[in-house]
Order: sequence, then structure tokens, then C-alpha cells
Amino acid sequence: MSAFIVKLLTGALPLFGSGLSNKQTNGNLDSSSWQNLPKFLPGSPLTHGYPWGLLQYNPDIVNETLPNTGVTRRYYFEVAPGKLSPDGYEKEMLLFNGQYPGPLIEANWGDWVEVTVRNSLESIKEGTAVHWHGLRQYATQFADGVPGVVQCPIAPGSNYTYRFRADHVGSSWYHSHYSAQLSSGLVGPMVFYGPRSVPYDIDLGPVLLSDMFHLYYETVVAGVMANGTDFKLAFSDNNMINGKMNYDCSLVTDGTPCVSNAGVSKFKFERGKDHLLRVVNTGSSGLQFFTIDEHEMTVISNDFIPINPYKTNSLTLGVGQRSDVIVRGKTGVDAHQAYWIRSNLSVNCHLPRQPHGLAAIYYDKADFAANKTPKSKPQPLINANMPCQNAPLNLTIPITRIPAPPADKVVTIQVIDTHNATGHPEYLLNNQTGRVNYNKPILRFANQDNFSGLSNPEWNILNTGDSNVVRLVWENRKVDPSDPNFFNRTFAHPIHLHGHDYQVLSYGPGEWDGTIINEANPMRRDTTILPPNGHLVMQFTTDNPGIWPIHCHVAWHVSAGFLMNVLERPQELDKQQNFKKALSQTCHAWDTWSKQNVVAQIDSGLRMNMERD
Ligand SMILES: [Cu+2]
Repeated sequence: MSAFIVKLLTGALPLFGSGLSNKQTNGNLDSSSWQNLPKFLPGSPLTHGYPWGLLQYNPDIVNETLPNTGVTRRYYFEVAPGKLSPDGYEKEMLLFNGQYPGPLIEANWGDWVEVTVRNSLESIKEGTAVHWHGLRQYATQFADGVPGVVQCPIAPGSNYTYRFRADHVGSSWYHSHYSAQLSSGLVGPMVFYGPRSVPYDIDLGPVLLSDMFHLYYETVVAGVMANGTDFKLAFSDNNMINGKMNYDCSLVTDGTPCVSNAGVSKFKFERGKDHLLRVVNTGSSGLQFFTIDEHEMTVISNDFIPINPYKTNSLTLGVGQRSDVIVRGKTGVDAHQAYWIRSNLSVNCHLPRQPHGLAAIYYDKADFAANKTPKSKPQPLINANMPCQNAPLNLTIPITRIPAPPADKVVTIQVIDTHNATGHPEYLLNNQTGRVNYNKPILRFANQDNFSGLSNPEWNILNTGDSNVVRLVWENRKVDPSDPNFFNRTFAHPIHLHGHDYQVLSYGPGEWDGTIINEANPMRRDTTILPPNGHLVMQFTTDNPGIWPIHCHVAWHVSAGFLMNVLERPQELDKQQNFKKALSQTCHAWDTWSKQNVVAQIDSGLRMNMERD
């Protein structure tokens, strides 16, 4: 632990900013506005006291009935460049409505959500597109926000309105899916109110964990995609909780303005009450170990899936993953203390220059106002020895029981971390790297001429054909065997499938031995860590016609081609209303703009486009 962090923890350095205003660290964000959330939003008739009446949340794509609330929640997001200093280091960023993190999206279960995204990146000539993580987007795949797959990028100077259903209950996030723009600030929280499986008193709202890269995302991508001596590993500089943390400005050597006490996030607890924390890894790369000093957490859901509650001292969250946890407030003398929230980036499966993220919990109003430095003891978490994988699968059992059906299509996917003929890093999935074309989103061709337009191998299409249950066996055990000196190790990869909560049958070190954990009711979620030198076995039912990317959520890995696209029930795509209109709206403006401007797609597109050597 660096001397700087030790000084922060002991109170030798001020924990809270005096050198910078909230406007300078987080722009228009007032994160206290999302710290005490309601049980639901007003606006629709109540039945038995709730907008959803007596409906139970049974997340299952084909059978679940969504409440018909008749309400649309509307948001307007302007994407523009901006300069902020979230951790004290002044940084070129990309911002939603001038703030970092972006505005909270809230809706009741069953509401429609409309977000008009305005691209104001004319000066830096970048497209954009926004993905709403973890929603199934049934019959609205064109609102999934992946450029080159279901839309063209939103061109500078133009708007696009996403309209989708709040089809889940719980916590998630949205982010740019255009290259690695999310790393420069285009992330924000989403909360969907609905029936919960465990009661709580106070909704403390989103707790967003994020590695922080001081460099603009294009510079990081250029470094990890370069060959020879230009190649640079992607080290993160800091670790943020709700967009705040302090930074040791003595490390700055290039003259960038920096203030060492930018300030950390603060939370107010109440004695004896049950607090809901919506913990989300909104980072670019790093695996987070999340703990609260001297407090136990009860995990009630992972991603959008309620699980049988279990108690733990620490959460492991890969990029894109969420856990909703309930934390009981202290009583007696213990409720007069202040406590640390700590999130530590893994040093085994990430490259953090500074892995420690801190935030403070106060019970006393006076301590809160005085910014008292907590003196609490950390949980017994030995960072260096924590494995790069999620909690054991036998701990996480969904409340809505769905047994694992037998698969009628099984695909084994070998992950290879290698470099191409010119020495540029590249991920291969079964010997194929993934890459999209912004001007030719796959959906444009998916309904034409018996799908003959889908012949580009770089689109990496996995056509489910007429199979009902598709099982994917990921094997992450081989480094490029012909070149043992290049990246002679494997990384952890948080595997995210759009449009589904997939069943997680097994993960762990080595090869899969064929055992399904909790076969009668395996864990379901939308993102799961594929461990280094290990396996991940997942399956999904083909009940959501569309084109659904499946990719590693480490920004730099998807940049290097860690991407496939599931073409699901292609013969039913034409039945979806409005998708041609949605495509033509973005593609008309993008085609016009990209004819007049050079698009620097330096990566795969979920990531960007540099001409290949
Ligand atoms: Cu990865």
C-alpha cells in the first residue's frame, strides 16, 4: 500500500476536498440526489399500493408478464467533451449532460424509457451510441445501442431516440458502446423499481465502482493495439467510488493540473436500519473486490436476478457485473463510529497503479458534516490471493427456479490472446477475431437474401439456426502456442451476452469436467467472469429473436477483437416493427457525415477502426 493511501487511511492527509469544488470534480452531478431513492416513481395508477399490483418478478424471457403501466419516462442526454478532475487530476473527458458519472435513469418495472441522445462531438469528430446494460430488449433489439451491429453510430450534430421497456427489476448501468468511449466518462446508473425479494428500509442508491485511466481512451487503445516498442500495457491510475477518490499528485510529472484532496464519496447510515446498496462495476477493465469495514452484506441479487439471500464480507465484481446488497446499520456505541467502504482492484487480473478505492460511511450527522476520517478495521481480504473469479456457484441460487434444459447446440470457444501478422495484439475466438463496420450494421443484412450478406468472417456470427438451447463452453487456457514469449499468461474475461440472462453451468480453473452446478436451478446473469487458465460454461434459450453481441467487457479486450454476434431466430427478425426505420435514421446521418470526415476506427468498433496493416 502506497504511503499516500496509508496517510489517507490514518487521517494524516485530508480525505475530503478543499482545493476543488464538486463542479470541478464531477461537473453537474449531485450524487446525494441518488442516495435516498423511493420505492417507486409516481405517475401510474396503483393497484394494492404499487404500480405493478400483485405481479411477482419472475425474470424469464418468454413467460414473464410485465406490468402495463402506460408510462414513458423521458430523458435527454447530450454527449459532449469536457474537462473535469474526478480524482484531482485534470482530465479530458466525454460527458453525459456535463457530469461524471452520468444522470440516474429511473423507471418502474414495465414502464417504457425513452432516451434522446444528442451527439455534440463535432469538435473531436467522433460518433457515439449508448447501450443499456442487461435489458433483454425483446422486440426492440434496434434500441440495444451497439454501433456496427444494430445501428450506425449517432453522427456528430445529430440525435437518436432510444425507446425500450424497463423489463427487469434492480440495478444496472448504461454506457457508450462506441469503441472505449466509456473509459473517458460515458457511463451512468440505471435503477428499475419493482417487487423485491427482501425488504429494506433505506435505498442508498447506486454505488459505482470504476478503475480510472487518466489518459484519453484513444491513447490507451492506441497503446494496447500497437506493435513493437509502441505497445503499452493498460495500467489504470486510480479507483473511483461514485466518481470520486483522491490522487497522489506528486506522481504527476507532465505539468497536468492536479489537486491531491479532491475528496471521496460519503454515505449516511441509520442505526439499526437495513440499507440497500446497488453495487455496479462500471469500469473499463479491472476486477473489483468490494467490502465494508466491520459490516456484513446480504446479497439479494446478482445482475438482474434475485437470489436466495446469502451473507458475505466481500463481493467480486467484474466489469458490467452488479450485486444488490443489504447492510444492517450498527446499534449502540458502534453506531457512533465512521467506517470505510473499500473497493480494491485485483492485482492478479488487472494492472492497477493504485488499486484502493475509498468512501466513508457516517452514522452521526456531526461526523458527516466534519468529514471525520474513519478508524475502522478492514475485512480479512487478502488482495493478492483472491482468485479472479466470481463467488462459488453453489452460493448463488435464483429465486425463480428454472432447471437447466439439455442443449441442442453446443459450441466450444477457444480464447487465444495473440498478435496478428504485423505484430498487433489480437484476440481470437476459435481462430477468428471480431470486428464490425460502422457503415454496415449487421442488422441491415440479417434480413436480406437468406442472410447471404452475413458472409464477412470478421462479424463473427454465431447463427443459432433452429436450435432451442445453445450451450457455450469457453476455454481460456491457451496462450499463443507458437509464441511462448508473447503474453505468456491468460487474463480474466467478464463475458457479457446482450439480450439474455444466461444460465451459468460451471466455471473454474482448468477444463470443464462436465458437471453442472445446481442443475435443477443454475445461476442466471448477464455477465460472468471467465477465469484465467479456466473455463466458463453457459447456455441460453433462443427465445429473443435478434442479433446479440457476446463479448468480453474489458474495453481493451473487445478492442482487440474479443467479440462474437449471436444471430438468434433470424427468420423472425422481419416481424419486428420499426427496426428498418431505426437503422435508416442513424445510417443516413452517419453515411453522410462519414463521407465528409475520416473515421479513425482504431479497433474492433465496439471499439473503433484503424486501417489494418
Ligand atoms: Cu477480456
